[in-house]
Amino acid sequence: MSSTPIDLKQPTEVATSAAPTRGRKIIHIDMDCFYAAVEIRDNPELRGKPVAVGGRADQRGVLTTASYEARKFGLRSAMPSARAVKLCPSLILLPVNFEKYRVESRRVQEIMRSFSEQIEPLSLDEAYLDVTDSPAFGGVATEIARAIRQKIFAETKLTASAGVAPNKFLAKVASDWRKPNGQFTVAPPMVEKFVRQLKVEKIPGVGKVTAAKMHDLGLFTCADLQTWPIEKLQHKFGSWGVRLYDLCRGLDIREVSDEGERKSLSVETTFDKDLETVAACQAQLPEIFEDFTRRMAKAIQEPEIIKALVVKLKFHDFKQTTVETNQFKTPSIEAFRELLAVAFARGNKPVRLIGIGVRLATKKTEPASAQLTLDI
Ligand code: DCP
Ligand code: MG
Repeated sequence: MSSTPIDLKQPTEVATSAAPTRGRKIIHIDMDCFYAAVEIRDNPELRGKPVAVGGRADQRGVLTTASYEARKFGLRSAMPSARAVKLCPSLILLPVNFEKYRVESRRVQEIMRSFSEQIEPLSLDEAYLDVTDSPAFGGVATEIARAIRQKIFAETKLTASAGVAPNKFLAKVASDWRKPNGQFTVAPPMVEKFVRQLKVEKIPGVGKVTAAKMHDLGLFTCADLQTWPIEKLQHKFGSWGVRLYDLCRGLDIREVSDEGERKSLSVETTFDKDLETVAACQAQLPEIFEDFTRRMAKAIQEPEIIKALVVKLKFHDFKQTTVETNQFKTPSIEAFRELLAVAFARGNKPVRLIGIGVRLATKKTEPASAQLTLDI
């Protein structure tokens, strides 16, 4: 099965080889171990030590992030804190201080904005900038990225990494290449070679589940994906296959834009074999929920903006139905399980796709859609 993130802010678009990706200069900035870095800056005694930020081990908490020293022990975001403490007994585990990170995030975004008005923040610690028309540093995007990182450090004492490339996809991959406190440029002539060796796991939206499915199909790198015709990708990965076709070729025509406010966030999974019963559908929830929480933690900046939980089912005959709560509810497997039962009962036939997600309040909050709303 494949897990496909659906994000209204990032519509699936098909690039053609004539797409205007070559002439653009996109920078992706990503702060290094952001929450932990803020804590370490404010308490220098922590420097050089394994530090993580997250919930308590005795309360089933998870890590939001870990310092690079802690990562040497295998610690990662979303790992249960209890497991983290076992792997790294000397770990200094700090509680999450969300307001503090929000303040730093605003400062960093302001600095980035002083380099380009065309900026798209993705989360508290990440943003894209389009510097195609920037005259700074003779228009050399690599130098602009370096200057942004230097200014961030000068003003906040926090380090950032940067990726520079002709489009958003490659810039984001590149910012991870020289982490921490580094940067990497994928210049247009390098794109073809760079993308061919890229592991499928590096493609945004390829989580653990999808990566395993791809490996089963013999797909390990973008070069492998390039050998598949678009129809085959669509067949195996649904409508997302079209986007995969572009990404594995290093094509991405999405604009850097802060205008399209995110209205929902969800992941969906298409199954190789239809699920016959509601129990069979519910049995898939833990895995889908795991992908969903990973994506949520990264993308959503303020938990209180969740308006409703949503479950979508597509039946074997491609008819689909959506059920949502009519009020805020904390996302949990149990809550999605209930919604799923309601959605299944509407069709009572085999299911080919399950989607779970949240609807978000936009700044101009619109009324909840009455006809799909269910009070549970
Ligand atoms: N975060 C979270 N839960 C997750 C992932 C991230 O709460 N599952 C929070 C904590 C991170 C911040 O978002 O500090 C930024 O996420 P990143 O994925 O960019 O991770 P870091 O900045 O911590 O590390 P890196 O240096 O790899 O960017
Ligand atoms: Mg980061």
